[in-house]
Order: sequence, then structure tokens, then C-alpha cells
Amino acid sequence: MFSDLTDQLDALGARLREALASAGDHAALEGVRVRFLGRSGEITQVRRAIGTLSPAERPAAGKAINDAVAQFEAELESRSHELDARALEGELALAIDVTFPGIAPATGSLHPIRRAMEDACRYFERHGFAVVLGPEIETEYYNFDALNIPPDHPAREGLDSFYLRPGLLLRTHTSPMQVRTMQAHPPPIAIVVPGKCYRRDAIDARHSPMFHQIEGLLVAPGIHLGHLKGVLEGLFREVFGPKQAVRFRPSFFPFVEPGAEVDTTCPGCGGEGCKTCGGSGWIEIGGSGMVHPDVLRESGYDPAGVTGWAFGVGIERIAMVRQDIDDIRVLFENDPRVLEQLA
Ligand code: 2NM
Repeated sequence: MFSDLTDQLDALGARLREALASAGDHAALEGVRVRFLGRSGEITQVRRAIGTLSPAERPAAGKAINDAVAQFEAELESRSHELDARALEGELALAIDVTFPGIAPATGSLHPIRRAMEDACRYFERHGFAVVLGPEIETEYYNFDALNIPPDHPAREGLDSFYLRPGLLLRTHTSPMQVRTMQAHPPPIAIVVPGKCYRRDAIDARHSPMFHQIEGLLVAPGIHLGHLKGVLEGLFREVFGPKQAVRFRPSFFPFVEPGAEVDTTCPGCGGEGCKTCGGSGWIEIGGSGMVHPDVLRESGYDPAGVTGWAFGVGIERIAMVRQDIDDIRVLFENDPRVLEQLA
């Protein structure tokens, strides 16, 4: 009887809904589909019952079953979406909360030595000097002979310089590259050579066996110390501030004549006198002079036709004065907390 069929479909629907509610994933859901709507599933048994109905009742019964199957399929589909949605929610719960405050990335910074070196190089490039780099391992010829440093000079001894073998050593200054550049290029020449230098000094607050220098060289007809003073004034204003002055004190270096130590206004006190400058108002920052005729000749230049000056400045000295550091070791220990503070 038709009403029996309706009851059967209703009962089937109720059991299907129960099964759907307890199917927790897609595999379980597929099991439910097979059990109720599969070829040998429960709905097939209901269809078989059509055979017991009168021919007049059969079309309506077929339609009722088909409608029920469509309804069941829709319920399966809806449960499937529900499971997807729940899975997505679970994933989102574990994912990034985009409304949470961000974590600032730890960014590095230039080391104070590198910064001082780049500031100095930038100044010279702006004024038409070429920045030249050279080897840290040099021959005795370029490091000493070509620079008019006599054979009996103490710097030549193994006690003061790092020799790899006789005739070959770690450069003690960057001047060797200046001679190399002069030998390779005719005058006029305007270069700076920044880089690492090595001397066999015991480590203390002011000395490190490896340190950095920037040396400058300007050779052309008519070049004199007045040009040097102006260029150095510009350099110190670039790295220390706008009010720097320059003072020369006569001194001796074998590769220049005359030679002079270079002082600049103490940036710590502006010249008033403080702990940084020992009360004098000046700090010693490098050496300089007119390139010795012997050095020009050895470089292939004619001292009768051109003159030139050269200077050397300690990069660590610049960095220490700028950052108010009183121990050079702070620059080489590379404690990240200190570097962060100096950034
Ligand atoms: C200094 C002091 C004085 C210097 C001389 C030369 C060269 F190669 F042209 F002869 N380069 N650098 C020089 C002169 C360096 O450093 C304290």
C-alpha cells in the first residue's frame, strides 16, 4: 500500500539524518551514502516494494521514491559542505591572526668602521678622486723600498711587520697601492686607497694588529700643501661636522718631504678642551706631506714636472671619535649588543 511506502521513506529519512549527524568526516559520509543510496543500499529494498503495488499506484510510488532520493542526496551534499566548513575553521584557528601586532624583523646595520670608510670614500669620489683597492699581501719592494723606507728602518724588522716569507708581508699601510697606481697611470692622478693594514702591535685600548686606513694621493703640476689642507678640512667636515679646522704639525715620514702630522678640531668639545682631546681642543687623526721626489721618480713620475701630496688617516680613529669609544677592542669584539647600540 502507498501509505506504507511513505512511512518507509519517512523512517529511512529519519535514520539517514541520524547517520549524517554522527558522520564526522568525508569517509564516514561516503559510508552513509553507500549504506542508504548505494546499489545494494536500503533505498534499493524500498524500490523493490514497488513490485507489490497495483499498476495504478506504481507511477506515484516511483515519483515519491525519486523525490525522496533527491532530498537525501541534497542532505548528504549539505552535510559534506558542513564538514568542509568545519575543517576550514579548524585550519584558520591554527593559522596566523592577521590582526595580531607584527614582530619587527631584526635588521642589520653597517659596522662603524665600514660606515666611516664609506663616508670618507663618498667625500673623495664627489671631489673627483678614484677609490682604488689593493692586495693585503705585498712585496717588500712596494711596502718599503719604493716608498723610500731605508733598509735598516725598524718597520722592516720581523718584529714590527707580519712577514709570510722573506720579501713578502702583510701591508703595513695602503701606500704600496699608490705606487702601483702611479706606475700604471701617468699624471695627473687623484686617488684614495682604503683598506686593512697589519702591524705587529700588542693589543691594547689604542692598538690592534689589524686596522684600517684611508690614504689619499694627488699629483699634478703645481699641487701644494694648501690644496691638502682644504681637502682634509672638507673630509673632516664630512665625517665629524661643519665646524672642523685642520692643523699641521711638522713631522717626519720617509716617503714625504716636508711631512706633517694632521690634527683636527676635537669633535667632542668643538675645541674647548675635554677628555677626548686631553684638554688641547685638537685630536691627532693622521699623517701627511709632499710626496718625496724619490718616491715620484720610483713611480715613473718626473719631480721636475709634477708635485703631489699624500696623507694617511686611521679609520678606527674616526669611528672611535664619532661614537665616543675609548677602547679600539670594542670595534673588533663584535658583541651584537654593542653593535646594535652603535648602529
Ligand atoms: C701617511 C703619511 C704621509 C703617504 C705617502 C704615500 C705615497 F705613496 F704617495 F708616497 N701614500 N701615503 C703618506 C704620507 C701616508 O700616513 C700616515
